[in-house]
Amino acid sequence: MPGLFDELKLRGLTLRNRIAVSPMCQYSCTDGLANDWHFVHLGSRAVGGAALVFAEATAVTPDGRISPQDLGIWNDAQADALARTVSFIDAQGAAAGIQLAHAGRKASTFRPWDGSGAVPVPAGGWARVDAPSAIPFSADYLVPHAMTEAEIAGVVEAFAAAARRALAAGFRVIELHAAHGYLLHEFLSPLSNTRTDRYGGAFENRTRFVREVAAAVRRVWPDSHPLFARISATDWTDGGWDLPQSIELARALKECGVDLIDASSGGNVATAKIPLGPGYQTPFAEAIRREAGIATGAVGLITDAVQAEHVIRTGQADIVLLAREMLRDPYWPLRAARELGATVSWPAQYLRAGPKGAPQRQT
Ligand code: 531
Repeated sequence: MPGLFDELKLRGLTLRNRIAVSPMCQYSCTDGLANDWHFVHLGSRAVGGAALVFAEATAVTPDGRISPQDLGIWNDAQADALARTVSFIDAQGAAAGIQLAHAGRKASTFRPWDGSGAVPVPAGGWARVDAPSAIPFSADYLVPHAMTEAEIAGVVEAFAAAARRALAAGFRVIELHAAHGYLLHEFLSPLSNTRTDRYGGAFENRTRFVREVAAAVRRVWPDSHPLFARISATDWTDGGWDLPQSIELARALKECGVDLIDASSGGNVATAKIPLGPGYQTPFAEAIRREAGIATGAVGLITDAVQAEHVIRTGQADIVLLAREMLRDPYWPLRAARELGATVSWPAQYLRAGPKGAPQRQT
């Protein structure tokens, strides 16, 4: 079994190790445009040795933003603004990824340090948020508009158009955000989707939208480029989305051209009790990897080098995605290599700080 610092080949892309920077919202844009914050925030984590650096959940339409300050890729100017960061990540030997997202009924909300719940229109929020059914996430969120089939088709097209822009910006990996109670997840779960048309009710109906999005993105995303999907493996709630359905969905998404399932959980039920703990979601990645025969990513409270090595070495997942730990330490991969005695190439400018006798940088 490979270890944390073994390469991973996914289609035409070879990742230099098994460590990814998880998509993490920065809530730092005006009109969805990337700026110096994103360049430094993401660029430094490529310098720090991660193999794959994901840009945050990036909205495919303006009303699909979680907050007014979210990153977007619904227009070409936004793609152009990201290109500089992508080429820097690439120059560091890492791959740039982007998580394409639509927040659904959880859209138009305050960024965490400004408040919680829906942003009033005068404060920059928007009047209508879209979802499968007119069921709000919680009391301080808007009651969403139940989308028509034409509106659903419009969002499928918006994901495909966003994928074309991501390709133009130079990204090598797209991750579809189908987790955390956002639009695609809302269609999957019977707790948020009570439709009676072909997008609601039976499993194949509730999974139709995400399968249509995956197929539409795969049609524009080159065969050489991997496509990921982040799912919430369970709603942690009786009668909700659960692991058996996630395994079935993983099989279906593999047929649609998805290469890796990034296994998170929760986000669709405000009152769900989630048993947090080190690597608490890793069993989902393991079960999906084994039962659906697809590569998986483990995410969720992975902070320690030996912990991460164990996840890969025991075949629970093919990559680990680190989130908050990467905010605490952008150079976590370089430190983990030292702890595990692995050989990694340090940036030439930093070699003097590396382990004594660190191998000279491959030219
Ligand atoms: C935290 C979160 C994790 C798991 C379930 C629900 C929420 N994050 C999720 C982020 C936004 C900020 C909160 C995204 O997935 C975009």
